Amino acid sequence: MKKSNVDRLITLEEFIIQGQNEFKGATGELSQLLRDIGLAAKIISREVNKAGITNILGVDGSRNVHGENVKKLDIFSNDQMLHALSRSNIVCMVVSEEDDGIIRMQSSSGRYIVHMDPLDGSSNIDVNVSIGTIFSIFMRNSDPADYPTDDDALQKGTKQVAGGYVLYGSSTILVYTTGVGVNMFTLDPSIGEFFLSEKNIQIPEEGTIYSVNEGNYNTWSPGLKKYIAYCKENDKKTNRPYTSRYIGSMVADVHRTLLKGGIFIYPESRKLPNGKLRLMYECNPISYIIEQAGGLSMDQNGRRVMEIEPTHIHQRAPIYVGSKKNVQNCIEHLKKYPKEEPRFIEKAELQ
Ligand code: AHM
Ligand code: MG
Repeated sequence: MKKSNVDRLITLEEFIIQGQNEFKGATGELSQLLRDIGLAAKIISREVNKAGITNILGVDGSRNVHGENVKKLDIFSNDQMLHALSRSNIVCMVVSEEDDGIIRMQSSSGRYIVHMDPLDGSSNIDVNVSIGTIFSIFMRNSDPADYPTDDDALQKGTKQVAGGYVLYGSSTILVYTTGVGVNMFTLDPSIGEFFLSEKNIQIPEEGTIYSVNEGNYNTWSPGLKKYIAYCKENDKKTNRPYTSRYIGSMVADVHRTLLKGGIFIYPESRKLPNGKLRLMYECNPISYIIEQAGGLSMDQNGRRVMEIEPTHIHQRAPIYVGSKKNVQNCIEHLKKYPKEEPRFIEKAELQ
């Protein structure tokens, strides 16, 4: 296992406060918000870990072995996050994968807006595979004396003030950025505390792992087919063939990509012309982290994902994210082979 670059024990709380002290003019609100999310993460982590024993996996509304009503984990996580975000009265609006509309919080004068996927990769819950929570934080543009507007919730990823994820894996890990590097915290469940485990994480400039759902191969663009063929070719000089890894949980696949390098792709396809992943609470925060770690996150046209102007809170976006050289190379392939066959069939399923 790679040695940590942290030389003393420092808790998430301490780290957040240190960061706040270094930032002139900080009000402490963002720090409080991050601490609130940290608390929700601990509660979700506890529940994820005991999911098997308490029967929480049951259909929403079913009863567990204790005769108590149980909620599905994704609904439980949504409730926990919403509760955490309402604690300090600093969040005026929340957008969640679990809710169709914008959730207006009681504190309409709060300065922050949070977009979240409370439990990403939920199809993996039943098979004990890693899942995660993803969050993206913005400041509102409208005057806090007024009610927040829908436009406050539709800002480009470049406007994020913080973004992060929690990975419930062999251990629970919280990774976030506020625009000054990426830091990772590991939960010690015995004392319920997150400790800094890696600071200022840098993604390798180039990696040898590609991560994409290859079952969709026939629906891909010619450029992507060519790029994946390139990944599989033999070439000792460039360490090819690359290794293929796909968990099907974005947080887990991206976390591996962040630490080991390579590329994670959820592309546009004939079936899903805008890809599958959601711009506001999946693609944007992940892009922020990877860019802060020195990597790239692009759409199929080589545009930064964080530059996409959002038009809908639940809109989707294709994403090509990871080590700088891998993403550049992939985008070059997409540009080189754009029109060999129609990119999308006529009956494209617009979502
Ligand atoms: P979800 O938000 O419904 O859980 O879906 C998102 C997940 C991502 O975590 C993952 O990268 C992707 O769906 C996997 O999709 P697929 O099964 O099409 O490969
Ligand atoms: Mg999701």
